[in-house]
Amino acid sequence: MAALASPGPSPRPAASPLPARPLVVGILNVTPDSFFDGGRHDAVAAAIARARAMVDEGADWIDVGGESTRPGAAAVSVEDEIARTVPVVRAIRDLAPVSIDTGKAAVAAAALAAGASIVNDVTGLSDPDMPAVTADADATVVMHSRGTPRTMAGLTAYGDLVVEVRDFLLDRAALARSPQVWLDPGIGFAKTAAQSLALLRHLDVLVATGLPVYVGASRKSFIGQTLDQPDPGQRLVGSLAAAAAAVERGALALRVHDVAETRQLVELLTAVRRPATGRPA
Ligand code: HH2
Repeated sequence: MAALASPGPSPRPAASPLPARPLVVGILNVTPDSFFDGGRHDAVAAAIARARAMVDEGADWIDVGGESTRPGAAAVSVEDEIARTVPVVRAIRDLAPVSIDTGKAAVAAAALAAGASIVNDVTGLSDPDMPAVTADADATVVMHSRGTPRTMAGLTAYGDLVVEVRDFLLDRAALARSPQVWLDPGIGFAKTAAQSLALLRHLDVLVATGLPVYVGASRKSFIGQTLDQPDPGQRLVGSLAAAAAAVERGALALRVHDVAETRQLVELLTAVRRPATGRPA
C-alpha cells in the first residue's frame, strides 16, 4: 500500500485576480520608527494580533514592512529587515495574501520563501536583483520614488510631474516578471503636498495605462499639511477623503492603516456605482 502523502505546509492564499471592488490592503509595519504605527507591532505576537484584527475588519491583503520609509528614517540592514519580517510573514501567511514592503531583493526573496505572495517595492525595482525575485511572486507593486528616505525631500523638481511618474512606472513595470503588476504613484515620496494632491487629482492618467493602480495615502503628511493636522492621529477623515478620491478615479487597491473604516468607504462607493439588479440606474 502506498504511504499516505504527508500534508506539508498549507498552500498560501493567492493574490486575487483583478478585483470587482477596490482592495483594502492593511499596513503592518514591524518597525520601531514608522511615522504612524512604529513600535506598535514590532513584537511578533503583537504583529500577528494586528494582522488578525485587520483581516477581521475586512483587509484583502496584509502589507508587511520592516523598514520605515518616512523622510529621514534610518537605513536597516538586510539581516535586520529579514529578522523583523520573516517570522511575521510565516505566522500570518494563512490569514490572507501577504505582500512584503521592501526595496531589497534579498528581503523580498526571504519573505516569498516564508509565504508572502506579493512584492511591494517602494523603490520601483531599483535593486538589479529584484526583477528575478518578482518572478516568484503572484503580483508586484511598482511604486514611484526618488532617492532614499534621507534625500527624497530635496528631490521634488519635476517637469510634467504626472507624465514623469507614469513613464517611470511603465519603464519599471516592464522589468517585473510576476503575472500581475500594479502601479503606485508613491504619494509623499519625493513629492510636496501639492504634488501628492496633483497625483491623486490626475490618477486617471495612471489608470489609462490599463495596469491596476494602487494608492498609499493613509495618514500621510500631505493630509496634515492640507488640513492643518500635524498629528497623524488626527488624519483619519482626511485619509478617507483621499481614499475616496482615489477610488473615484479608478484605483483598485488602497494601502491603509484604518481597515474597517476604509472597507466601509469602499463598499458604499461600490454600492453607489452598482445599483441593485432591477432598479433604475
Ligand atoms: N507608503 C509607505 C510605505 N510603503 N508602499 C506603497 N506601495 N505605497 C505607498 O504609498 C507606501 C508604501 C509609507 O507609509 P507607512 O508604511 O505607513 O510609514 P513608514 O514608511 O514610516 O513605515
